[in-house]
Amino acid sequence: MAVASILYEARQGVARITLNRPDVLNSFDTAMSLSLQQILAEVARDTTLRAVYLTGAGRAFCAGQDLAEAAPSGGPGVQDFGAHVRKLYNPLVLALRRLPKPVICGVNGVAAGAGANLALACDIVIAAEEAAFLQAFVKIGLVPDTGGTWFLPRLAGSAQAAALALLGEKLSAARALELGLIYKVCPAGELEAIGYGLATQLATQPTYGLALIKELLNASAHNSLEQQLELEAEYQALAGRSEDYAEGVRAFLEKRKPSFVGK
Ligand code: T3D
Repeated sequence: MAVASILYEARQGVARITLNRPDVLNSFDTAMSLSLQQILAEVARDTTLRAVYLTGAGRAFCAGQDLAEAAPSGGPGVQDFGAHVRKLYNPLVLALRRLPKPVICGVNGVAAGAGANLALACDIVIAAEEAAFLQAFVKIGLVPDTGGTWFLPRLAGSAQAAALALLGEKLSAARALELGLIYKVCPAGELEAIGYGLATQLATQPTYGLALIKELLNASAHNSLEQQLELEAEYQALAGRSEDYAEGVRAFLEKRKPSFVGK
């Protein structure tokens, strides 16, 4: 019987997604990418799901493109990786960035190539101490994709981004934290409790407001200060009309914990 390349479970408002090709360090073949795209579309539609936890099975998070599937056939110049990237990777990055709910990534081991950049596309990245990040593309004559050339300079600054992309060196989780690529590092044994725990906690928060925050942060990458201030005003108007705002203020005044419904 074929084993699913993605494991998926929905519980307590959290969509738990596990990349599951451990024998090849959860590298992406076509089926795994299409399956992840389908799951993310379902999660976006399902209003009972209010946060996502993304991780990998076995000792790695994801080693990027499955190089056996992408091995050159018919000599140089024959394959169209442009079409491949547009079909398999770009939709994943956009789905994660546009998902109207927070995505926590638990990087349990090595994250290489498209796998590293998939992690960086998530909202909050927590890595096990043993995890590592590498822009492996250059080692095989390719360029960073899956948003790497967009995320790296924004997260780590242009000097670090250039070195990471051009050298393709393995970055420890601790160094990734120092550079501002990720949010937190923890012992491997605590990753599940911290990462999944955060997703569970976020699933009880004002989901509509969280979605607006995501959109604002996405927009800030290309907006002027004036544009961003205006967008904040517009989105504050939207947030201020939400059920969760009314509940949040009521709970504050009544000195009790708010019970957010996500709307
Ligand atoms: O197709 C397109 O559209 C182009 C787009 C490309 C996007 C990309 O992601 S390009 C970058 C692709 N990824 C890589 O170049 C990384 C290749 N892997 C590695 O460099 C190393 O495996 C790691 C540094 C990630 C981990 O090293 P290590 O020593 O911990 O593990 P290992 O022994 O190298 O790998 C363990 C097994 O996984 C091994 O198989 P085996 O010998 O046990 O049967 C290895 O072949 C397999 N594996 C690891 N990465 C991949 C892979 N198999 C297929 N594709 C992989 N990417």
